[in-house]
Amino acid sequence: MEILPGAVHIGLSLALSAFAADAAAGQAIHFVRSGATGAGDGSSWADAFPELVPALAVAQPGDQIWIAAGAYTPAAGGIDREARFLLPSGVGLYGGFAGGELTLGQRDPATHVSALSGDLLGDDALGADHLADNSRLVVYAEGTSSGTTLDGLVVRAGHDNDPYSILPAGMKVQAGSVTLRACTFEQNSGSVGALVCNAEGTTVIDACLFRDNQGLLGTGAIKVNHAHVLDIRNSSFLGNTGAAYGGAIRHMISKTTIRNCLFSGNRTTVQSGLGSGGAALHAYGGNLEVVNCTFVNNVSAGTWTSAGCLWSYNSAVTFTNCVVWGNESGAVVDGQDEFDLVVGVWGGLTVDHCLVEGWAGQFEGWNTLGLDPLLVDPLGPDGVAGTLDDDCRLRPGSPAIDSGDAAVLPYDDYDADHDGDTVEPLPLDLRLVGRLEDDPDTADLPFTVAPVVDRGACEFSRWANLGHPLGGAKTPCLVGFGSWIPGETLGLRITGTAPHAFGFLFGGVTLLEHAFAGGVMVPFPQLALGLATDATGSLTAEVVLAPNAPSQTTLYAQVWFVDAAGPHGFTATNAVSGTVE
Ligand SMILES: [Ca+2]
Ligand SMILES: [Ca+2]
Ligand SMILES: [Ca+2]
Ligand SMILES: [Ca+2]
Repeated sequence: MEILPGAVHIGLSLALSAFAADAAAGQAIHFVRSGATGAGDGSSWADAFPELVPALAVAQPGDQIWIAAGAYTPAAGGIDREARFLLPSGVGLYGGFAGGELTLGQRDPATHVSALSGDLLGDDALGADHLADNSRLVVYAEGTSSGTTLDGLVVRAGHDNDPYSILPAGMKVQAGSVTLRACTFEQNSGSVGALVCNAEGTTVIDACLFRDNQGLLGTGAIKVNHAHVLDIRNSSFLGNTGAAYGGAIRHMISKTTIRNCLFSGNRTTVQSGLGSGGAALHAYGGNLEVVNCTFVNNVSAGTWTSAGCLWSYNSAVTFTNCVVWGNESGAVVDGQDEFDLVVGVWGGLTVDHCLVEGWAGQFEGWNTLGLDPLLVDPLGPDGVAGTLDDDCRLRPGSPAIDSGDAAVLPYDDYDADHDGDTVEPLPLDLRLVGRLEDDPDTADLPFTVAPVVDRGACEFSRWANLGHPLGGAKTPCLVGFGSWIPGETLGLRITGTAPHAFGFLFGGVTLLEHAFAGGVMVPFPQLALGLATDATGSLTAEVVLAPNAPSQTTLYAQVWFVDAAGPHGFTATNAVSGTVE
């Protein structure tokens, strides 16, 4: 580690430096800001379109649309229930702006919510009887190219109560490709709740949240069918309800991969017939690959043929490194609730390196065990499955720790750690803590080499990711690794800065929680160490924790970098914390 001389106590003074960011040279950016009163031509934040619809009409392939916080409807202020946002091919839509930002990295979608909403009258809060006037379908993409992107947006409140409809209420991708990144689909209710992907094309879903969507006739969140390729990773499916087929996802004659995802509190409600399906997943034909996912507290009401996790027919399904625990079905098959494999002409189910409740080798598989994964608190403080407080991390001593198969981890295709390396094994878990971490308290299995990946969506770590990075030209990423046991090694890994970036590591035992331009300075800066990253914008530093470190002391860390494109000339990593054992 390059540590510049002297650990110094400093207060944080941020120089207010004027800067001009070159945001997306060569592309047109169209600005959208609810309430904008300028020229309304979308040429700047001041002259932004006050609605999204006119920006979609003028955007050309390669353009970007930047959308400030607010709720935008496809009827552009009108009441046409049939109106939809039509996605232009090759255009990226980005949300999470306050309005005034100069780079994408300065956005903060958690604070500045940019919603594509079907609540045309803005009255949904008054109760369920105010849904009948909502958009039937909020977003529609047909024949779009793979550069078509929704990033940092919320899609909500589509509602289609037509009993003959086959539409989803949130979004439909028809014979096209779309990337959905850091988006939330919530409170959509239609034949299918959130999203349908149909016919040729590829849909990528990265770091998204699907919650409280309702399939009035079919699946709660996503239906994919007819040769579409669906790639889902680092996403959560919480509290979605399907009348039939799947509480979260229905996969039909497609190629679907689901990795690093959490399914909690999803359900199906139909009691009888083949349609009652799987409380989380329903598979029919095609190939379904599920890696490092956690399924917990999903419930199927089906009493004839159904399952708490997966119902499958004629589909080639593999589950690897998964935790499948505490799901319920009204129909218990082979002494377990989790899987119902209806044997067809071809396909099957292979379950490797998983923890499955009621497992006694009922299905094909290797190294799958029926041991309790010892999840921290899967219902969370509210006592309800499928809400944001569900804590599905592993407790110390969990049999899921260091017992997975690292060979099935996918490449880091979407560069979760921002280091430019997309052919490394996926480096982060669902909560963006290190994915390949060794637990020194867990003896590794024979013939494995540490670090060994865990089972489930959450890697056991003695570090927590507190989030809130502050982006500029790039958004740096901070991962803590190792043990908090006095006398053992622990360390920090920084990725995703500019080459040879100069910064300060701030550490402290107190939270500051000072909101600043989309980020939060978490540790009260009692300690600051100067440092510099290498030519790849990375730095790994290890120390041995002092043998006399006081037990139960929590330390917080965050690293700030000089970056001309950041707010006031700075960017920051997410903050991390750890507690001395
Ligand atoms: Ca309404
Ligand atoms: Ca909960
Ligand atoms: Ca591990
Ligand atoms: Ca990477």
